[in-house]
Order: sequence, then structure tokens, then C-alpha cells
Amino acid sequence: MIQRTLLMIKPDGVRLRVTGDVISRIERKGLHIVRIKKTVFTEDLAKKFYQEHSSKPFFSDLVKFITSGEVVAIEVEGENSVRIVRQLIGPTNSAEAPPGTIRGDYSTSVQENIVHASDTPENATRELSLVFEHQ
Ligand code: 3AN
Repeated sequence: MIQRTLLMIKPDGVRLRVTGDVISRIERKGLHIVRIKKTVFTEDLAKKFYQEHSSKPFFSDLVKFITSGEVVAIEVEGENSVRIVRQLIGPTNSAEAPPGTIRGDYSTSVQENIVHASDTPENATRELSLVFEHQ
């Protein structure tokens, strides 16, 4: 099934200048880039974006981190793109992410893990509209 998903380079990834490499990996995999937006998350957007984590102990650090600099949001389209993009980024904890995945290649951290990708088609729809509809 053709799906659309959000792959977003977080502030640590932008500071590390991984944007070009992430775009290359999407293209090398044969996925289609629909649109790209560079923006800064407001606190309000961050809280909506991460609402499922609002009761977690790391929530306030997460909001502080995601609002700490520019992000690059990429809308990606392709067959089973939600699952395929999750495979490209690797597991949440970068220390456990295999080499060859984005997190495995660039980070050892669980919080500062370079990129975000939607984990279900429903979350992809919600996250794409949140990120691309905010100014
Ligand atoms: P993923 O980004 O792989 O979908 P989620 O949705 O479980 O992972 O977590 C969202 C974000 O919250 C992560 N990318 C990471 O920045 C942060 N996070 C998740 N688990 C932890 C944790 N145990 N400690 C600190 N930050 C965390």
C-alpha cells in the first residue's frame, strides 16, 4: 500500500549537518520526497506532537530538546513507507541501533537520537498535518 510518512531531522541532527545524508538515504532506498520544511517547534507544537509521552518522566526534557533549534521535516511517500522509514532510522535507543541505520551511524543516545519517524500510518497523518500546517 502506498503510504505517506514523516521523517524529521531533530535539532541535534541539524547541528551535526546530517540533512544531506538523510535525504540521500531516502532517495537511495527508492522512496519519493513529497515536501521538505525547515522550521522551529514552538512549545505548544512540541507538546501536541509528543502528547503520547506527556506522562513520561522524560517529557519536559523532550520538549526542551525538540524546541532547542531548527528541525527539517520531510514528507516521504512509497510502498509501505511507514515501516521502511522506521527500518532506515533504527531503534529508539541509538546505542542499540545497528550500523547502517541513521541512529546507528550518528548517535549513542536515547534522547538525542538524530531523527524522528512516524510509527503508524495514523500517527503519520496526525504528525504531517501538525508539522506542515504550523507556521
Ligand atoms: P521513536 O522516536 O523511536 O518513535 P518514542 O516515540 O518512543 O521513540 O520516543 C520519542 C522520543 O522520546 C525519542 N525519539 C527520544 O527522543 C525520547 N525518548 C524515548 N524514550 C526515552 C527515554 N527512555 N529517555 C529519554 N528520552 C526518551
